[in-house]
Amino acid sequence: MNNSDRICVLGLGYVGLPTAALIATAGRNVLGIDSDGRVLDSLRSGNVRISEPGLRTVVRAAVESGRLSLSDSPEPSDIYMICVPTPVDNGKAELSAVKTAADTVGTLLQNGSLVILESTVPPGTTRHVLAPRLEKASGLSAGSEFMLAYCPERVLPGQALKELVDNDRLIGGINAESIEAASSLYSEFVNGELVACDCLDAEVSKLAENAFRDVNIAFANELARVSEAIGSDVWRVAQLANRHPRVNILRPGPGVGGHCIPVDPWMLIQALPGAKMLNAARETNDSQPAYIAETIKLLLGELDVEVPEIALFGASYKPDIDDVRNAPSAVLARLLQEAGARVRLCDPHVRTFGDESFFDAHKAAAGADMLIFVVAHSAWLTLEPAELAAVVRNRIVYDATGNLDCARWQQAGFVVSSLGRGRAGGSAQRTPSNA
Ligand code: SAJ
Repeated sequence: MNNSDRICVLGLGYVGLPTAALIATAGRNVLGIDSDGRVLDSLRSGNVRISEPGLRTVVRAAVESGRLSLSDSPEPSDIYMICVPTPVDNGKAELSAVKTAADTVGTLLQNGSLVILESTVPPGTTRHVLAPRLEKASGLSAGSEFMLAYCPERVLPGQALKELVDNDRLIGGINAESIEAASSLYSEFVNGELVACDCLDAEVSKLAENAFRDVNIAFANELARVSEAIGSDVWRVAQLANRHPRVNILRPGPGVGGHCIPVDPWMLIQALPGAKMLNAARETNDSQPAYIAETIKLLLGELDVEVPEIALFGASYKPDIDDVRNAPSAVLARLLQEAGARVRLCDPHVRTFGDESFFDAHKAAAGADMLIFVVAHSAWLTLEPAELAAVVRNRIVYDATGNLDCARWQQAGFVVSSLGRGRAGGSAQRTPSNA
């Protein structure tokens, strides 16, 4: 392979776009493909819709250098990277985008081409779905006439560019020649170790990584419920237990959002529907907004207001990003509305809702009976409790982030309750029977 080889990257989303831009910056000619004309138009005019530190700069540089061009359909290339979405619907992975990409790429394959799949897929997809479709469309044989590998993306939203370069990569080839060809490409822009493996093991590893996190967050959420039931403090308990050299308890919270952790475990459950732990983790994390809503209803029940006004702080799925996909705060907001409250959201990162009060904590808090902190945005740490105390109707705070300085809010006259902590001396503390 040399730098004149062209690479087609299919799918310019959260993974494909930074990958395409990085490879182009590393000196390759990249053709970025997306079926959504709006994505292409905005990229052509220099706008990057995905908010990711440094991404806009890298994409603009790649486009301006002429190394990254854009199109709605692939052209003959030496390498094809498939980074298309694989959503899960009703517990089943939807592979139509992978299949369409395979059918199109298959017609363009030539002797010696390399195809890499990066999308998250159910175990067996590379060998049993992708390979046969590519072979059928091309008339070539996978592993001998063209190379095929599964190399899952593993980047953390919010630090995608850094992790694309620094993380170790699994190079899951269908055979040794495919591993060699794919390793050669990734070695051009990855500093992390390239770990050769079989494509099935790479597929399962990708799912296992996210399922591992789901199970561990579920453990933290369950521990929060135990702590509330018995009156201990889950945040302190986790700190103390984590002093053990082999314990690392994650943070409880309002539930698990995003497009990966609440989704990917289903692709493992699909392989073994009776998998108890995976199913239990999904159930615990998915029920966390409802669990929190019950506590809030207890707190609201102590107020003498006909229609409680609630300000929810945090609309994204995790701290300091603008991504709202599967955000637990949306579920919590709906449950509280169904319980008769009026709910407004406030998030300084999320620009899609447009309403002014959405960005300004003081406007969101004006006249509120309860402030609920759902996402641990750093912006909340600079809020002045005394200023908010002056504009609310009732001084009640609920913290699901474990990140607020409760003493400061209490000094400003707020009654503060926290997930996994209960309210100090408060009557809305859960009892073991309703935990
Ligand atoms: N969360 C908690 N408690 C914690 C950590 C996270 O409740 O202690 C919640 C977050 O608030 C969020 C959700 O979990 O709602 C997921 O956030 P995350 O930061 O754990 O993960 P993602 O979805 O942003 O990215 C994950 C990463 N996977 C792992 O860390 C194993 C990332 O490396 C993957 O590349 C990405 O999924 C993906 O694309 O699969």
